[in-house]
Amino acid sequence: MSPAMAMIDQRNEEDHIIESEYHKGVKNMYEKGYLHKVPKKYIFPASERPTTSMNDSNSPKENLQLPIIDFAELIGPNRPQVLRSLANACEQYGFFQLVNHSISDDITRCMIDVIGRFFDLPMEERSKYMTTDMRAAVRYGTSFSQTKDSVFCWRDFLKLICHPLPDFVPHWPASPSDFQEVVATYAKETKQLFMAIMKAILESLGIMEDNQEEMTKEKDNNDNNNIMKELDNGSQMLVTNFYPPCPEPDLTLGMHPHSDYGFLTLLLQDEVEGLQIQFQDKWLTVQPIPNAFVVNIGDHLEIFSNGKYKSVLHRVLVNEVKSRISIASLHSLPFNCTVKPSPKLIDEENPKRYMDTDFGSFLAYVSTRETKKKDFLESRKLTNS
Ligand SMILES: O=C(O)CCC(=O)C(=O)O
Repeated sequence: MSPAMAMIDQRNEEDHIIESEYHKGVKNMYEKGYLHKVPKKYIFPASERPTTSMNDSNSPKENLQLPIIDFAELIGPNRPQVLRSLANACEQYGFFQLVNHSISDDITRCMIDVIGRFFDLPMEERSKYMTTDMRAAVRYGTSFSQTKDSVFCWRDFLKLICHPLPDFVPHWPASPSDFQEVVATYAKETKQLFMAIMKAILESLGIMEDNQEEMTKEKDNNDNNNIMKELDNGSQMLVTNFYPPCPEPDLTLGMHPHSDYGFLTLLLQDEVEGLQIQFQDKWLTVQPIPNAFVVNIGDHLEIFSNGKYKSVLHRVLVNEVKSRISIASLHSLPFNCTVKPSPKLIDEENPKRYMDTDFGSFLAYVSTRETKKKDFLESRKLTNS
């Protein structure tokens, strides 16, 4: 048999995998030794594959040096300069790397470790948390939206709702035995860090003073306090991702291009690269920096900033050799709040660019279609802007 025929034969073999196996996730199939070739279920159309979309298929993979924001500098005397760099990063890239932040190496290391041990548990243990209910406190699953995706992504996930923590932690996995404690500590720390970054972002947008806490009498400052209060009481979801090695990484994606729904996402990744962001019409790979967070603007902040700060498309590549773990902490207003452009960023020159929107309409939107790209945000744009 010719090598080409042998390959087709093997692909056909992979395609005898029954549908229910796909739904148990890609790690399960990898462990069972099913994956010598990428099954058809995971093969993206040629135009969406890693090497062909937007860039020339023969061009080497390009890396992107994201703007670096030094958190220690942000809370020190150089705050005004760092705020300018922050504004530039949010306008031009929609992404930055945050270094020297307040979360210790110990906490981030333990978090990646416990998530790795969770994904190493036997399938029976992991599958206890499988549900398609998008509002569940804990949700284990695969791909992006396994009930709607026509092509599956090479990724398994565990999603945890975090706020208020005492209500949710008891529902989280009790195995590994330190899971709840480690993850709760991490959730608390990332929430605090999110609040500190948001305060800086409101300042960088020119809608909040650094000394605002002492100036609560003025109406404007009360408005700003309200958004900070709402965010403090806001939603937080941890999305932990596991990407097994892939025999043909050029045919598939760990995650297809998407934007995040919230205000900010704080992403912690292990040392394996995979995240790409869209920058100047190219897909560029973000180099992991040990113990840094990749922070990105979500759709709600794009709306709140009336389009000044951009929620940027990103996707994930997989590789032949190594598995990869990433942990995204997504933050927004409480699920029952309305997100709208800040009145302070609307004037004659900058008319209101987005409709008011709530979380319910987002969930209704994503639960009725295969979500790709920035289509939810596009659906909220006012046509006269
Ligand atoms: O794995 C990554 O680097 C990105 C994860 C991501 O985009 C997400 O969880 O929404």
